[in-house]
Amino acid sequence: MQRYSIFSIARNALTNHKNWHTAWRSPEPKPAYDVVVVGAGGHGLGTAYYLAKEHGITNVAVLEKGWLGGGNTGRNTTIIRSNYLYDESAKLYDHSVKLWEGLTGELNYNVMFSPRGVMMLAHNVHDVQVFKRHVYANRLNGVDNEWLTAEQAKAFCPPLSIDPGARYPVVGAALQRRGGTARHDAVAWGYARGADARGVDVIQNCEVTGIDVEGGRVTGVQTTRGAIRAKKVAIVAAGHTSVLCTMAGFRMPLESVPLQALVSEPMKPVFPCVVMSNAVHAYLSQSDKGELVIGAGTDQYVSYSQRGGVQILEHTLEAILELFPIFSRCRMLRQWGGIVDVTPDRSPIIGRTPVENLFVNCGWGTGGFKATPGSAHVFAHTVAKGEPHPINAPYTLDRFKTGRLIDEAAAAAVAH
Ligand code: FAD
Ligand code: PYC
Repeated sequence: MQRYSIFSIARNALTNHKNWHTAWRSPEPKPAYDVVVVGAGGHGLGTAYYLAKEHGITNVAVLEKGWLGGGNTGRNTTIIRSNYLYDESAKLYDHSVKLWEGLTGELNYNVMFSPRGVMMLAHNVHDVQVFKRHVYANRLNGVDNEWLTAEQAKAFCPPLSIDPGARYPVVGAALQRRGGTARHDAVAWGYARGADARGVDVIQNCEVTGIDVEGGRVTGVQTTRGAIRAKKVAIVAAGHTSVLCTMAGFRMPLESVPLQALVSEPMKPVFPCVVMSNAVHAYLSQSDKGELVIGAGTDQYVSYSQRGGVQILEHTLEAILELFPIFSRCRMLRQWGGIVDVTPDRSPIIGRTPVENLFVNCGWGTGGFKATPGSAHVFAHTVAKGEPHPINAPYTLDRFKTGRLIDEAAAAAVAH
């Protein structure tokens, strides 16, 4: 891995930035690999990184149809938390938060993890009951979460209005102090650089157009840059997972829908934490550039258009202004969308498929950024060993046949 001294940084700056080394290579695809990972988002790149680092499997290609990090990894609002309800989720998401806590050091790349606290607002008796249940369940699992009164919530986040006359008055909040945000594209770049340094080929502009299966076993992929043989294939393609699995001959229990977000003009630091409100359907934080980062709900129909409906946007801004009337004069700068893959129980699928040596990591829906390191870590184990890591063992595809669901609809509810 290239390291720069203070002198080489000064030299490169003085030579008009012409001599920087690229952070990863742009290799031509080889005819065959031990593992082909489809999708260079954070989860796919992280999987390749841990395959190389922890399992010594370096003959790996990550194939990306666009540019790395250009999918949901580069489009999300970067909220990180592990305050889900069930024991299985506590293990998975808290594994991830623990990895986030050391990720900058692990990758020697600043992913700007900022545990500034994630506060989920309660507006009615139902919210109070649901969030208190989460607080108690989390604590039993060793995951931090605490209950705040409305006044304590206001003290934690001064711009919040707790006016009792509001249409949706704030009556309390659940706070996870270890939750927060990170820099989304830095995560993709850090994993890409770390994987590349260990010999992984990260190949952009290489769309997978077919999956080769012989005798029930995967043998390779067809791509826009030719056929590539592979002993194992790992699909990590978020909103396009169903398309890829159809190529391999089976259907997935997924719906792909647009989810959108927007940012305001930049302003001085005014917003110290992350606030989410399921009831009014909006969430807010402030980026390091000073923009208010605002998230909306999903569109109500299945689509592959990376935009999101205008009426959803309008509803979100109304909701934000109910909670934070102080921002009523603030102008919005830009808006975008991503395609998220939603499972019936709002939990991911991480494991084997009906095709031998073909693995899938998907179904993160509106909430997979927080899981990036944990998901990649356990998925690499699954691909390397052909068996799940104990943490992802419950997240099988066939739970939708057996009925052993992990229903996290309440934990994921802001965006859904
Ligand atoms: P992606 O980053 O989407 O990577 C998949 C890659 O596969 C893409 O780059 C795509 O181009 C590639 N691909 C697809 N098909 C092919 C093919 N045929 N051949 C080759 N490559 C292919 N989660 C949170 O935890 N917190 C949040 O605050 C949050 N906010 C969100 C806000 C928005 C607006 C959106 C859209 C999502 C949000 N999410 C959030 C969800 C989160 O972004 C995703 O769950 C997560 O980033 C998924 O990562 P990934 O690596 O699996 O997918
Ligand atoms: O999962 O915390 C989350 C989230 C917030 C916004 C979108 N997803």
